[in-house]
Amino acid sequence: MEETIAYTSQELMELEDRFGAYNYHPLPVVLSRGKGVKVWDVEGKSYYDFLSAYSAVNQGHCHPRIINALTEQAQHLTLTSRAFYNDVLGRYEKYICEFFGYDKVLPVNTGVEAVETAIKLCRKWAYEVKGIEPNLAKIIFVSGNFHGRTLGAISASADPSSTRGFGPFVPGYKIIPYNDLEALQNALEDPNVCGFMLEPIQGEAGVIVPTDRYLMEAHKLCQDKEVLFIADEVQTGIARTGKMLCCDHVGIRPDIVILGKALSGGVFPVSAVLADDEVMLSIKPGEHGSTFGGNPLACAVAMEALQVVKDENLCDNAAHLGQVFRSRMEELVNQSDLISIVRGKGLLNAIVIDDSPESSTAWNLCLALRDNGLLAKPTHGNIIRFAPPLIISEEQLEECCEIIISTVNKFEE
Ligand code: IF1
Repeated sequence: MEETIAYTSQELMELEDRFGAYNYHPLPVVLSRGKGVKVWDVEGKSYYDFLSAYSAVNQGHCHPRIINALTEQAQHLTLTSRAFYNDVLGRYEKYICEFFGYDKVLPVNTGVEAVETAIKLCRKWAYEVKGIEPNLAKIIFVSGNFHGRTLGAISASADPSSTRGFGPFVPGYKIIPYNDLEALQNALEDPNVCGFMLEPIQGEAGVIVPTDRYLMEAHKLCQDKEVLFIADEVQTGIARTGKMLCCDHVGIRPDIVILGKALSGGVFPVSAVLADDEVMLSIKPGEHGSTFGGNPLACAVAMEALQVVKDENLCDNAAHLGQVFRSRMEELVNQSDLISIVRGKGLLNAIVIDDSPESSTAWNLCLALRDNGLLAKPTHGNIIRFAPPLIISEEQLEECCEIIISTVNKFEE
């Protein structure tokens, strides 16, 4: 075991460059500690984290209650596999089903694994309940989606950076424009359609917020056609948009809910698929699973992570401070030639830089924000997503707005 020697940020970046795959292009900052809304780099400089690990640390970095749940459980039992029962899984299943109001949960580990599970559940339900002919089931997705990096997920993508060089793709998918009810109505005319999967707000696409009417009408169209409405709430769920689920804003109850990321508060890979018996029981014993799915450690962490969201009123905090944030950014839009739009819901927001997506303006602005003590990263070229942990205080948010505004103003000089 190598003794812990003190590396500099530069040395650590060089290690990743030499030994790590080049599947990411991180902002040049090397983090070594996180607590609440802040992270610290190797040299001890602190930053407000305005990415929250893509909305996985909604409860804040290293939340003491969640860390305690992890270390407590880790002393007893971490993994049994599903070959045997354990004394945590059933309690967790009851907890999360009652928390979100569904009959059953299928526990897995990463967001994309939950997406794949939802696709398999939808197809199984199509053949065994809806009565579609074998191998003819179709699922509708929307352009601009991001559901993860597996072949099952990228087969739904229209984004070349997700698909180029990875074909051939999974058949039985149909992609229609987002926020377009007529396109959905036409696609639902195909009797072999069994599901419609979408993010209630598109995160990776740049925090694209559809109209309330779109989600409500889309849900109704699916109900009328006996098509499962599948909400990918991996990024929008768990209080991020100011409600426990983003779909709660418009009062719709998806047939299948996909959760991940903040389900563990960023402490452990935990994801879940929620559905009622008619859908969930279409998968029989031995037809789906995973080594770590529903492991005691994940279950203990997830129960505490969800309870923290409730106990600390993170939905209300996200809803209130999201309005504060957007109104402060609107001031910036009005005074700046650089920022053209601010949009979002709760504490999932983004600003659009008035420059081409190919320009490095957003990247350079994020470097300047980093130098001023705030971490964010562009998505799709000229859009910067701002998503702090939901525990942020109004005072801290105001301070961060000042950092963003002063950085943009200086950037424009
Ligand atoms: C990366 C993006 C965000 C997701 C939604 C499923 C998944 C994700 C709505 C899959 C994951 C992550 C993946 C990560 C970066 C991040 C991301 F930029 F890639 F698109 F958040 F917007 N559904 N999103 O957002 O969950 O398997 O990753 O646990 O791949 O770079 P996962």
